[in-house]
Amino acid sequence: MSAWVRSVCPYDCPDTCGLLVEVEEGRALSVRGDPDHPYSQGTLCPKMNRYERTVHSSSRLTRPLVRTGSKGEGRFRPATWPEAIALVAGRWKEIAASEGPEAILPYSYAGTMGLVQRNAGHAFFHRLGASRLDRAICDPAKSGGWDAVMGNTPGPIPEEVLQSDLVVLWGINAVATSIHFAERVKRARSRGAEVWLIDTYETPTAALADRVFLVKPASDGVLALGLMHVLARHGWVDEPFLKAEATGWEALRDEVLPQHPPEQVAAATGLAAEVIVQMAERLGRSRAPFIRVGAGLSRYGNGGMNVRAICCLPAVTGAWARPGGGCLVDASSRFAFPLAEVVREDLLRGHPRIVNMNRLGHALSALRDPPIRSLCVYASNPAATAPDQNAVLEGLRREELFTVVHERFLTDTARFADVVLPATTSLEHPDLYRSYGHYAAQRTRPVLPPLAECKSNWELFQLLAGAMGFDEPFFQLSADDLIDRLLATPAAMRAGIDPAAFAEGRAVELRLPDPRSWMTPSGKIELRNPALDEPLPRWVPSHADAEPLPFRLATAPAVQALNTSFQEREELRARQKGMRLLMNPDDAAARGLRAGERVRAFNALGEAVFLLDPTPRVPRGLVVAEGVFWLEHAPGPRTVNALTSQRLTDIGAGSTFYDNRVDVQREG
Ligand SMILES: Nc1nc2c(c(=O)[nH]1)N[C@H]1C(S)=C(S)[C@@H](COP(=O)(O)OP(=O)(O)OC[C@H]3O[C@@H](n4cnc5c(=O)[nH]c(N)nc54)[C@H](O)[C@@H]3O)O[C@H]1N2
Ligand SMILES: Nc1nc2c(c(=O)[nH]1)N[C@H]1C(S)=C(S)[C@@H](COP(=O)(O)OP(=O)(O)OC[C@H]3O[C@@H](n4cnc5c(=O)[nH]c(N)nc54)[C@H](O)[C@@H]3O)O[C@H]1N2
Ligand SMILES: [Mo]
Repeated sequence: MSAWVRSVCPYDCPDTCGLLVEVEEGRALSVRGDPDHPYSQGTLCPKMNRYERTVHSSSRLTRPLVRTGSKGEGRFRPATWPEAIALVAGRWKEIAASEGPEAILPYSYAGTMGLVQRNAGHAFFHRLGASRLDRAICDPAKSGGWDAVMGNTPGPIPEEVLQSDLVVLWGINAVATSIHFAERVKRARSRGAEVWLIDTYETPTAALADRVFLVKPASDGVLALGLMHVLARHGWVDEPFLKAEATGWEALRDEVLPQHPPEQVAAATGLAAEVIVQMAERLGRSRAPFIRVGAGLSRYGNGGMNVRAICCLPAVTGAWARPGGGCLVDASSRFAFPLAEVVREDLLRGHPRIVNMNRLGHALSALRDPPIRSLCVYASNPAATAPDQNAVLEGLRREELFTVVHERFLTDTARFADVVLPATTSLEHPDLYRSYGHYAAQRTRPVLPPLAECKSNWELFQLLAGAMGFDEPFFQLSADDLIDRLLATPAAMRAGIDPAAFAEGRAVELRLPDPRSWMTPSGKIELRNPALDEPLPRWVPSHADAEPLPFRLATAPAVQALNTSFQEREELRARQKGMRLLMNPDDAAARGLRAGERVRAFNALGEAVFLLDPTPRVPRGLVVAEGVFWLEHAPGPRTVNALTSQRLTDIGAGSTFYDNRVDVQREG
């Protein structure tokens, strides 16, 4: 007899869906959406609909492995956990004694989003005194752009979009990356809202939109400033709202906006000047425009400013004053769970240096005093997902670098490990989840016993703490003890967390601070932020603007994968139809390139081979590579990040995955 048990999707996606898992004799038979989940309401994406295929994949790692081949070759011998832990702890003690603990670098990201498992290594590495990792690969420019204007104000609840009369999907491929938001947009449209998409190419999300505006990459900041220019010029500005709720409007209007008349914005964005005026008029006259901002436009050298300028718009139109109006960048429930209890910065030894994860290639090859001697990777696959793949692989290939990887699969990164440790999936360990796309939170218990010898992140770092002789009581806590603690904090109480519902594993909607009380130092929306080096949003060019190569390269997420997660699933890879490069048919014809043929895209950093996919959905001068593949599934020896750089964003030192130029030729 099977039973249905509640769980949560652990992946790095704003939807954080509720799951029901059908379990029998220690196996997950099937997975479906939990109809009681307030946000995902019973539906799942095609990846999670068959999550049991990931959990019971024949390629799961089942026991510790120790390298026998050369670096990256992927040849290992099996080992026991006690042997593997003794080996790792022994090497770390040696390194710490000879070169100092800063010679050890942890590298992790969001393979799992659960608050406890995701952050399980922080306290350990703080106590060790290891180099610290600035986990800036995803959203610091996006959240930094919001924070510059809105401070700690949580974003509006996503349901508000249902009350909007004009929905702007700005740099977000919602049907791929936030399907439940896309579903709400459809509902808003059927109630009469107009829907816009602003992107650089026609993504599948265009099917939701009444109007699609294709802009030049990284020009969104200029567009937002230009729209405000027109709003100001025509008096479509909500002066009473600005007076009561915002600071700095006069400075923005008088010092910045005059530089952005429609003609200038037309040249920068590629939109016609009349279109810009029409857009501004529609925004200015709508009752409650709702802007949903995605990450795409933040992944450029000027990405922080792009988001910051957009975040000013709903104050200028006064959209915030009306339900359904405003701007959703992230639903941040930082207020509910005090992560300090997990991360434990108070255990820090000394003042270790901070290494930006976007510069892993540089860190592995160029850091001195001390150089990185050991890398510990968990819940991440940087050999494929970090920018500047050639630099990363060169670092990982260093013979004297001692690399430890805790993983569910033998990923590109795990192949370079000296010690591979097998990890549980989310169905095999407990955790606590919140979301960055909605405001429900949920606790999970293990639904299955751990596969073979797999251990969770939390258990791994407990074992390592024991072997290193760390005797703080924190390292004795179980993951469940820690979750209990988090749920008993005053912050959690204020957020309305109901321990009984949590105990049953039900999703609970958090009580939000009033989203229209601005949590900034001035208590107002800060169109001018005096605390920043650049107090006003200003237009700056992106990194690749000045580069001579003919094509901009966009490296967008794939519908059938999540970064490199799900690459273990053959049926999903088959639907992705290989590692393709989308190009406008006229550009392809001009170069004599044909559909399906192998082409190399290249720039100063490297090259990668793709299968050419000519499509009119991509404008001329742009090429698009959707998805980050495992090297073993690539047509050539490298994947897309051989073409992306370690350059950082203007705000937050974030990643610039979209800020590239390449040339493209037939292979050979
Ligand atoms: N299926 C699937 N879902 C995912 C992921 C995945 O890989 N696959 N990844 C997850 C993760 S980690 C994240 S961070 C989120 C990201 O999800 P999103 O927030 O949607 O961000 P991106 O997909 O990076 O970019 C969104 C869109 O921005 C567009 N874009 C790029 N540059 C520009 C620009 O200059 N201007 C404008 N207007 N648009 C631009 C891209 O073409 C793309 O369509 O998705 C998560 N969900
Ligand atoms: N070209 C290009 N590159 C990109 C992006 C892009 O859009 N284009 N997107 C970027 C973004 S937004 C992000 S967030 C990063 C993400 O980059 P990564 O953090 O590297 O994400 P994934 O590739 O999903 O790798 C996560 C790994 O964690 C493992 N894992 C899952 N659960 C657990 C667990 O409980 N314990 C352990 N130890 N391991 C686990 C999975 O098996 C998987 O291999 O990629 C970035 N890279
Ligand atoms: Mo991300």
